[in-house]
Amino acid sequence: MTENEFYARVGQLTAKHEELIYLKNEKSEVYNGTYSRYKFPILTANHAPLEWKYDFNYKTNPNLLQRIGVNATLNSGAIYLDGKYLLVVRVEGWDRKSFFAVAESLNGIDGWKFWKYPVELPDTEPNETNVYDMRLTKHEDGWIYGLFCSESKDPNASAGDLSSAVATAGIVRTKDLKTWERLPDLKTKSQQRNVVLHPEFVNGKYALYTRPQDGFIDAGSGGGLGWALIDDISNAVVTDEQIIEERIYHTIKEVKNGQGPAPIKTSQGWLHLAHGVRACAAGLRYVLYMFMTDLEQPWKVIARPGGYFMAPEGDERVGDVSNVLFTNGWIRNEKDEIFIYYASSDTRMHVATSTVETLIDYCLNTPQDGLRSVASVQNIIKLAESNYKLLK
Ligand code: BGC
Ligand code: BMA
Repeated sequence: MTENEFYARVGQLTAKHEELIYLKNEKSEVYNGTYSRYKFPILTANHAPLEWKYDFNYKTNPNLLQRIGVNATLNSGAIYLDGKYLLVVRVEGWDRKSFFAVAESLNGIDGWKFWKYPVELPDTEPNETNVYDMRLTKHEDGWIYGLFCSESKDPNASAGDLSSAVATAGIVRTKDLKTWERLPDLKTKSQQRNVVLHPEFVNGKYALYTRPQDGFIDAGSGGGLGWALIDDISNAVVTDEQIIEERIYHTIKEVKNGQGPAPIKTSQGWLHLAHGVRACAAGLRYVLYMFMTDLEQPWKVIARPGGYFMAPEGDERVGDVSNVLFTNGWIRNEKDEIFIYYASSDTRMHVATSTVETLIDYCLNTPQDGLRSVASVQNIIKLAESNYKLLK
């Protein structure tokens, strides 16, 4: 490539990248009353800065090859800070390593732009191989905490088994998403993924939503989503863990479930967004579901709308790990609008919007799962009957 061609190509790449970033998003027309999806993904692998991927020096890269690759942008933590919508995105490279990078938008919908550099987590855990799925919590102690999955090779794996892994919860804190302090990993009896810090002290202690599991993948005897109080966040130890939102046979959360982002406080209780997993011939199917807990006793579930809240649709169904919706971030702004940030098929990020009022209505007035077909039919008959009466 001549130097002129080189710079012409750099110009083309930059123009295409800007076009993608400043693409206006629009609401999808599909209506269910509860939330609106947006048509285009908000962050994809192609949103990553070109500076992370190309060497733009003609002397060292005269053929303008891409040197480093981004494979996916997924499971992102979210926070509303100084009027900006911020995501701590799980970015996965061509090398399968995930890391965190902050992306910001002024309206929460489009114009998402990564900050110049990915997050440099303090490297305190020598065996840690991969990090992902950060939940951000603005805690009443004044810090913003990030709890994430820290994954290492299983030290007890037999020779030749290069897949077995162990998962623990890593803990960092920050004030600005720029400087991060790493605290010791959470100590618990079992492996943990999907650990989330509750935003307030409960009985003077830090409170965690946990997800005890027998193995790296298997929830096994870990009955569901747990709750634990922690004396000291800078030496976090789970001594007692109680299951507050259990897995149930033949439901959308039969195989696994886990808290999504930190819950949102409302006058009528805490709104929770979670994921539920079931097994099928195509593998694991991940959907999102909601529940509400008591304002004073956030470990007590007060509403369990039945079934899923969101499931993969259209293009969302296909990706690196197909048939998966996953969320670990949402934002409530000063107008009580809610922005749900979710990833599809471990590949790209999307947004859906709703309001606090609507989600409370959804939680309190959606019929519960009666756990049997006959009960589901009864729910439909009750609703249809009252509708047909209206028409008379
Ligand atoms: C992957 C995660 C996945 C987990 C369990 C990890 O190695 O990075 O995306 O959730 O395995 O399947
Ligand atoms: C997990 C999660 C996510 C991922 C999902 C589907 O267990 O922790 O990282 O999105 O599996 O692969």
